[in-house]
Amino acid sequence: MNFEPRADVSAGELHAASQAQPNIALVKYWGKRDVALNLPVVGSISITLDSLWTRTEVRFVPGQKQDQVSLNGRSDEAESRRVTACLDLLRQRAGVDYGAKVTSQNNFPTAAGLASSASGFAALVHAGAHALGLALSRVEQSVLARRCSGSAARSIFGGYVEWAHGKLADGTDSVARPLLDADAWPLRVAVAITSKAAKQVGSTEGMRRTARTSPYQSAWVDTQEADLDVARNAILARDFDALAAISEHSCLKMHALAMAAQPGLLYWKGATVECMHRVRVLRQQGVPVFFTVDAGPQLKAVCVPSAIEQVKAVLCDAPGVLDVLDAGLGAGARAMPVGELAT
Ligand code: 2P0
Repeated sequence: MNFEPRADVSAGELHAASQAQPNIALVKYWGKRDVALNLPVVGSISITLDSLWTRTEVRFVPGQKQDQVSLNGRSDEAESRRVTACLDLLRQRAGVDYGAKVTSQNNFPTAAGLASSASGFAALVHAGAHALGLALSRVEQSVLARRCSGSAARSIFGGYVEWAHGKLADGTDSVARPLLDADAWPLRVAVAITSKAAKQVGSTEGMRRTARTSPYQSAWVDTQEADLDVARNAILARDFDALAAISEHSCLKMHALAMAAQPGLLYWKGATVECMHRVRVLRQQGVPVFFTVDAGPQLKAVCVPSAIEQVKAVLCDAPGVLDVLDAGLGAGARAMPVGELAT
């Protein structure tokens, strides 16, 4: 087993810091087969980004009863409850009941369809496990991260990652695994920010509503394995056109599924749609680029490295686009020096 080093744990202190990056699904996760264990109804394939990050420090304090949680300098009750539930999984494994001080920062908008829960819970599990001295393999970290937020299972790993839906009731076969390193096919991603507001319907509620009311739910589940096969083969063959076609298909299919829920889920802004058209025009002109959109209004344009400046310029120019971020593909969750985050 490939265990993580524990060198970042300060001597004698239950203290560690980690960084993880968001991932973007190319074949989407939407729907849960077990809500309590957070098991997905379908598998998914993603890419982990490099320059957007969550950095998190965790310090367990013997004798402290409650967790103290600061996210981007603020405390939020609902988020703190999710952090405590995640730390409880680690405390159970370590056999301790200490409260923790958690400080976390993102360098990108939170809860707006940029996968902040993926990077957030991947960084939290990584730092929390290290702080407690738990020698967990990456797969074990990924399983724990999945319990906290499904997509976080994928951000434990870098590059191209597949998360299996699994069949077992206890979820031990619903694990994420790397498909291909970032360096092996270093695509770039332009992220068009069309709103910085937190989304109105979170993913967990959106998935629940979709499963209960969308008439397309069974078609979604029945067609996913074939999409995963196509995307996996495209990635392993570095076949950009094939990956572009299956990624846009999965994105539009997930949104059609969610739009058909009652009440319908509409995550896009006008600028999101304008950016989709612009990406397709670029592709018709021969530029290797495709779009994907998660449960929020931001559009992610994935392209070959030589096209990134042209793609950014075209998206920047679209009415309603507030900003365009630029990322490459990056590594999985990893240790950071402790004591560097502002509280
Ligand atoms: C994905 N999304 O595959 C899909 C596509 C959004 C659209 O995973 O309830 O925050 O915490 O497991 O992981 C966002 O959902 O949901 C998501 P929970 P999560 O990236």
